[in-house]
Amino acid sequence: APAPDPRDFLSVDADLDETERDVRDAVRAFAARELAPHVADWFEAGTLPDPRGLAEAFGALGVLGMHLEGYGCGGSNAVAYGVACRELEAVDSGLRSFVSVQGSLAMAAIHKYGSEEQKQEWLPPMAAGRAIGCFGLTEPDSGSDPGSMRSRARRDGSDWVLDGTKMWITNGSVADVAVVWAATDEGIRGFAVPADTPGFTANVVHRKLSLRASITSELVLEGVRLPADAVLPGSRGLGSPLSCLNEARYGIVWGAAGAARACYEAALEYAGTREQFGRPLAGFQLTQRKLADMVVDVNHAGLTALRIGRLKDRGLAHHNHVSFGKFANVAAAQRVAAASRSVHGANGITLEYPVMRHMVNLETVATYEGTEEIHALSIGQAVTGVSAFR
Ligand code: TGC
Ligand code: FAD
Repeated sequence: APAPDPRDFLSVDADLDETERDVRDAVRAFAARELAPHVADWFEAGTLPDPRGLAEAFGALGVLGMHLEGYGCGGSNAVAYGVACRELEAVDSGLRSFVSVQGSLAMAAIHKYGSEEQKQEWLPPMAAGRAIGCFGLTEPDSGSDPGSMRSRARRDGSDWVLDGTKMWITNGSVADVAVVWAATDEGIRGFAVPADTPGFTANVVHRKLSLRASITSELVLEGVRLPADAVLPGSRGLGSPLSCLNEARYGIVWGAAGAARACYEAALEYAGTREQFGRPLAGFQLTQRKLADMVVDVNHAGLTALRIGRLKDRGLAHHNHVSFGKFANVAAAQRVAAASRSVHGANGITLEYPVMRHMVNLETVATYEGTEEIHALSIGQAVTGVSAFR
């Protein structure tokens, strides 16, 4: 048998089909050309300087709503979409986030629960990147427990009037449309809120130390009056936003594998060239142990992502499978990033190398889309039958 390829030790990618490999190669080439040369500057600046240009470039690449059917969307399988997320997050978690929020949250909510008119209005421009969407679920006092939200939508004649505050909303201040979740007399429902509606404002969150190449905002809704048809008619209860979260969490399962791979590859390269005590760092047993642990984590993460992707393409991915993947792969990526940073010594703390950027980004990735603890509790509930959330 051929010796393992250090860059794909268990040949995980050999199990991708031709279309999936084509997506991998196209997104990898785009990321190397358009994203990787700039991402450290964006991270240092703490923003994305041209979010509209980026959206259009992602649209042209075909990754926005890539796995959704119709309305100008790509209609790919789940594995191809996952591979795209992996290649983007190998550059930066904030860039995968941009694609996740647009395609897996805002577009997925409209695709799943929107009216035909809402789909026609929003999905084609969002797939092309001509319109940007955001997804407002979290509030200042309601994060892991979104059922406790305070945002309210009340009827006034046939109109809806929304009041509330959403917090930590990716792309909130650059969005054309916000999918906002609010409590109504009929339970939690989603609303498509055009950003130019009077009473809607968005404020950028500053001074983040993580996910800096991403725009994060607070949304304030004060007496936002919307016509009757602004509600997503199919949305009912907390299960509606949670089902969108499953889509984005699935992308993170793959994305985290990409961040892990990037940190491992950086460590391998650095250890092979940096010399101390007369030989490359790679020649020290302690470094080899770090690299061996990294290879195991990277390949476990890749296998987990592919397995959950194949289950998803067969209609067999339960949301607890996705929790398993998010829990396992983000933790694996965090271990790899920390070990890689140590291999890089002092250089590892700079933006000249990608590792500390990944390491601090992964603090966000472990927090959003359900914290590590929330996914541990989901897995715990799945295996014991006992809920320990409250
Ligand atoms: P609970 O009573 O357990 O559930 C309510 C109903 O929802 C169902 N359900 C799910 N359905 C689909 N997918 C899931 N993952 C589901 N989890 C639960 C459940 O079966 C039930 O249905 P029914 O018919 O019986 O009513 O609800 P709970 O209030 O106890 O909460 C459960 C919990 C804690 C797991 C959930 O609320 C949770 O996941 N909390 C974490 C919140 C979270 O992840 N927020 C993310 C905000 S968006 C974001 O972070 C975007 S960042 C993206 C980026 O930039 O990449
Ligand atoms: P809390 O829920 O207050 O949790 C604090 C700590 O307590 C955590 O360790 C948590 O695990 C723990 N904890 C909570 N409940 C339990 C329990 N039952 N048992 C044990 N431990 C528990 N949200 C959106 O809606 N849209 C977005 O686009 C979005 N983008 C984001 C971008 C960034 C950069 C960040 C940082 C967050 C984003 N979020 C977004 C919000 C994110 O989903 C929340 O931060 C996350 O759900 C956790 O909520 P919280 O921060 O309020 O923490």
